[in-house]
Amino acid sequence: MKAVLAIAATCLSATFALAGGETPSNPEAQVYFVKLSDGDVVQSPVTVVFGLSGMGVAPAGTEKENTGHHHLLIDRPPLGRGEDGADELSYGLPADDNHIHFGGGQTEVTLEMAAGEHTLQLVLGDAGHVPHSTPIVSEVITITVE
Ligand SMILES: [Cu+2]
Repeated sequence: MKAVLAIAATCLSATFALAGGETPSNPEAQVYFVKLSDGDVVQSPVTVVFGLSGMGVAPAGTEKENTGHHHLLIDRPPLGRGEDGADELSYGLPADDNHIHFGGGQTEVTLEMAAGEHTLQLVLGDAGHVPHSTPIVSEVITITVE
């Protein structure tokens, strides 16, 4: 029984890893927070710097191989684990208070944030704001704003 469960778990994670939109990524690419780490205690306004290796930044609408633009997900479940599950990995990211687009090709932002705990995640999106296949997403970090 344990073996069966292990195989099922392996299949699930493989499916998750392959999900995404139609634009191929460099699967080795990484998006990450440059100055912030999980558990940091900070003061508002908070400057968030977006790191990207293995691919390049291009403004939204730019159809160029191995490029994308940054999205900052705030106070929501990890991408692929929200209400719509893995489906959200294959369609355009919403634009609202929890999903901020940097379609101009920006690589940092300074945010006014309310005191308390907040989660942050970076997601690279293609010309049409859809995660790549393989999706390029950062770890989710939790910061506390004093
Ligand atoms: Cu976008």
